[in-house]
Amino acid sequence: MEQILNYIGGKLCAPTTGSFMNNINPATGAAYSQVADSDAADVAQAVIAAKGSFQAWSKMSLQNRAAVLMKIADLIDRDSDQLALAESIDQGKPVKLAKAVDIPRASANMRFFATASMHFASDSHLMEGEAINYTTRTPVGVVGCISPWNLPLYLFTWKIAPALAAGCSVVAKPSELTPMTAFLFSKLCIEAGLPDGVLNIVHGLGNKVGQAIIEHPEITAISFTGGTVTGKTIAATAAPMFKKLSLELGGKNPNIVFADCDFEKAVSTSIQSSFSNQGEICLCGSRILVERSLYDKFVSEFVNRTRELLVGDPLEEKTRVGALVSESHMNKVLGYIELAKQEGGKILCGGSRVKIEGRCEQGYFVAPTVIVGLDQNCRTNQEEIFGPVVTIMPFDSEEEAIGYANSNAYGLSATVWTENLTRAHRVAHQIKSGIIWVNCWLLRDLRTPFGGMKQSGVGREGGWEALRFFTEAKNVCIKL
Ligand code: TXE
Repeated sequence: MEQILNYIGGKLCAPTTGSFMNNINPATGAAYSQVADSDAADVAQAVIAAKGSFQAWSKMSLQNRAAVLMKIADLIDRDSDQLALAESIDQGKPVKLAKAVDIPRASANMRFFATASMHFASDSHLMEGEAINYTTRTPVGVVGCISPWNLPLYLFTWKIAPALAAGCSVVAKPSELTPMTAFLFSKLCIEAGLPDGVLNIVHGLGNKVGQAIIEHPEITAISFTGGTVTGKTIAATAAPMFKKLSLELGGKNPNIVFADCDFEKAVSTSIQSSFSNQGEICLCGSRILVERSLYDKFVSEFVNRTRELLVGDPLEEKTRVGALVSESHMNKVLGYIELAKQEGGKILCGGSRVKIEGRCEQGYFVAPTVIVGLDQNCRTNQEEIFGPVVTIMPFDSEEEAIGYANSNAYGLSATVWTENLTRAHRVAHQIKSGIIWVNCWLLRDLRTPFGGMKQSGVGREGGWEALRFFTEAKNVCIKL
């Protein structure tokens, strides 16, 4: 079976203990490769390599750094089918989605931050007749990037691209559930000529390798995407060490549909925002709020289209809903469906595990599920399920919709459907979320700040925010 090795000091290597873990294909339930089961000793080696490369990398010209990152992007494009297949096998998503979204976005991340770093403006402030201030930004040093399993290469590059472009050297840990594309990526880095030690990838468990990265005294900043519970653990460790922290956490995002919406667009996009990637995207709109006068029509059409979604083998082009990432995650999602029933919810479609004939018979599949009849304060509407499960609720006024939208601990994103422009602005400004989409979903401009409010995260990623995060500012004031 193929072994997924660490990438440390420019070399692919086994963990110091020599131990490996099974890497499971969630569509079949079977191990298809082995991933390094690394520990703190491997992280220590990675930090030494990262420190050793930092001076040369941070002193390299912006153009030369960008050229290496652009070369990696070219290699991602060259191998996009292989990477998409690996992403689909590792995470369970339809290969069609990996080809259309995950891999192109990974390449775009590398290109965006490579070029953005060359156009990064620095500030100066004139104190008339007194002094001139100028602000310089220098890379913070060795940073830790920890990424999740739902969009493996997409979110891995989303973190390491700005760090590398800013001149930092990196110790990265992809999720142990979906390590394959990061492993393939490390081979592309070697081929592209990324200097040894600039990027180090240490595979393994979160509470072992991840925790060792957070705790390492010579790692100055941490960029994390994952669950809110893990985010709390990381913050508790990193804060007393005065590390810079960027936490991109969970969401329970409202999708607000007013009666004056473009109905066809609202329904078709809501199917996407509910069930893409099996609902395993932190930006999915898992709470659909519909104005009462449109409620029955919307629910009927939405359920009909949900039933049409094909749950199947992720490698088949016609599949729209693949496997959930692991058996334990599938059981977590099924547990929430049972909870919804106990809380008085009515399951209009889906609601159970799906058995797929053939090679995927043991896979982790859940039918896209629509639940109505719940109130806003129940656990089903308060907690992140992170699966193909949405609730739909009616509202009678704009104020009520906004109240529902803001009524849980998360504040990552929201979607608003209305053809009334004034209302769109008014509602968007009152929703406590970091990202608001009006009459669209998941339309991403990489220049914009990305991140959540409340328990959806701390800090912002994306655009200049990400480059700033990986640098530290110094202000020089010179008397005129
Ligand atoms: O994420 P974890 P999980 C949500 C979603 C999901 C829940 C848990 O609701 O059900 O989080 O998912 C590493 N120190 N999201 O358990 O545990 C871990 O190895 C350092 C939303 O898969 O947060 C992995 O690489 N690192 C989110 C990464 O953290 C640690 C996407 C994420 O794992 C660690 C994913 C520790 N103590 C899940 N413990 C989003 N916002 O997109 C774990 N890790």
